[in-house]
Amino acid sequence: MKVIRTLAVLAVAALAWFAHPSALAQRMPLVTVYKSPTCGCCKDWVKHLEANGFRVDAHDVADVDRIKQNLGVRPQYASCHTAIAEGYTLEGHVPASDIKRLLAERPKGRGLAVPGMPGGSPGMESAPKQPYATLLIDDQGGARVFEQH
Ligand SMILES: [Cu+2]
Repeated sequence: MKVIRTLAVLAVAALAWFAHPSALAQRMPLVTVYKSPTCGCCKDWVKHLEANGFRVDAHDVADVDRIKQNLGVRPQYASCHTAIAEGYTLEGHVPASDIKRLLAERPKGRGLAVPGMPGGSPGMESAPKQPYATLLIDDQGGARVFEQH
């Protein structure tokens, strides 16, 4: 009986902890974003991440291309901003749902990229909608389709 009571107390304590807003915020992954200070769609992508519960640390930098090169993002996969989440590179307007799936599945590879700036992707809602794919960049710098949108 004592064991059951102890388990019940622990369960209630765990529920209280998980339901606590600051505890929830603590568990959301941090996304570090590098962008040009004049990039409007980059700011809109940051808002999209925050609206989906991510913590965002955004940095305005003069040379975003150098960061892309350092992270091994080939020019054909490049977009406006570049970000890092838990060791993965995120290039361009990657939807929050894809980032959540990436961090849950943790596939081998460098990270995700949405090349260019497809209309209708998160942060690019003002441009006409077009189909696009989120790519998974592999360790050799190549890529395959991770999700179709
Ligand atoms: Cu953009």
